[in-house]
Amino acid sequence: MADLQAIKDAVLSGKRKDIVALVQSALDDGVEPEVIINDYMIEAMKEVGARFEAKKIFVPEMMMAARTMQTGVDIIKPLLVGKEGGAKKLGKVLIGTVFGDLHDIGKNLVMLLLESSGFEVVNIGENVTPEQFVAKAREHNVDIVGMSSLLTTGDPHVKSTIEAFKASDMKDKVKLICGGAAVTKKFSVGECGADGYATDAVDAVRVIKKIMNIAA
Ligand code: B12
Repeated sequence: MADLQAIKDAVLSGKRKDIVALVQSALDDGVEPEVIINDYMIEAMKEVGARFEAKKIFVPEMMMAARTMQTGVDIIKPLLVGKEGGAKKLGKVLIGTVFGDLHDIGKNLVMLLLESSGFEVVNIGENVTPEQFVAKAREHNVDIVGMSSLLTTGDPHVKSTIEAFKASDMKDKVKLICGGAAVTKKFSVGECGADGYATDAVDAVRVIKKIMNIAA
C-alpha cells in the first residue's frame, strides 16, 4: 500500500534518497501523479515555508526540501508530459522567473502541467531581466509570457517586465500572465496591467486557455 504521508515527510525533511522509492511505489500502486504532486509534495513545501518563516528551519534545510521535491517531480515528469503525445500544440508559452529571484520549482511545475495539457513551453530560467523576457518572446514568437515571482522584492521587476512588453513591438502579440507566492491578482492585473494571474499550476492552464479562447 502506498505511503503517501511518507512522501510528504521525505520532502519536509529533505530525504532525497528516500523519495525515489516512495514515489515509484505510489505510482506502482496506481496513485495519480497529480495527486502525489498537488496533495503531498506541494503541501510539504508550504509547510517548509511556514517553518522557515517561524525560524524553525533555515536555508540549507529549505534547499534540501527543494531538491527532494525536484527529484520526486523528475520521476513523475515523463508520465505527465507523455500524456499529450504528438498532438497538435494549443499554443506557445514562454516562462521565466523575474530578475533577482532564483526560485524555480513552481515555475517548472507550471511548465510541466502546460506541456501535459498540450502547450509548447519555452523555459528561459530564473533571474530574467525585462529586456531578456522581451527578446526571448520575440525570438520564439510565443503567444503567452508567464512571469514567476516568489519574493516580495520582485514586485518592481514584475512591474518593469510588464512595462517593457507594453513599450515594445510585442505588445499586441503576446498576453502576459503572472504567478508565484509573492504576486497577487490585484497587483499584477489590477496595478500592472497583466492579462491574467493564476494561483497554481492547474489554475495557470485554466487561465491561459481562457485568455487564448480555448475551450476548457
Ligand atoms: C524552496 C524555497 C527556496 C529554495 C528555492 C529552490 C528552488 N530551486 O526553487 C531556496 C533555498 C534556494 C530559497 C532561497 C531563498 N528564499 Co525561498 N522559499 C522556498 C519555499 C520554502 C518554497 C517555494 C516553493 O518551491 N514552493 C512550492 C511551489 C510548487 O509553489 P510556488 O512556488 O508558490 O508555485 C506555485 C504557484 O505559486 C504558481 N506559480 C509559480 N510560478 C508561476 C508562474 C506563473 C506564470 C503562473 C501562472 C503561476 C505560477 O504555480 C506553482 C505551482 O502550483 C518558499 C515558501 C513558500 N511558501 O513559497 C520560500 C520563500 C519564497 N523564500 C523566501 C526567502 C526569503 C528566500 C531567500 C531570500 C532566503 C535567504 N535568506 O537567502 C532566498 C532567495 C534566493 C533568491 N534570490 O531567489 C521567502 C520570501 C519572503 C518574501 N516575502 O519575499 C519565502 C516565502 C519563505 C518565507 N515564508 O519566508 N528558497
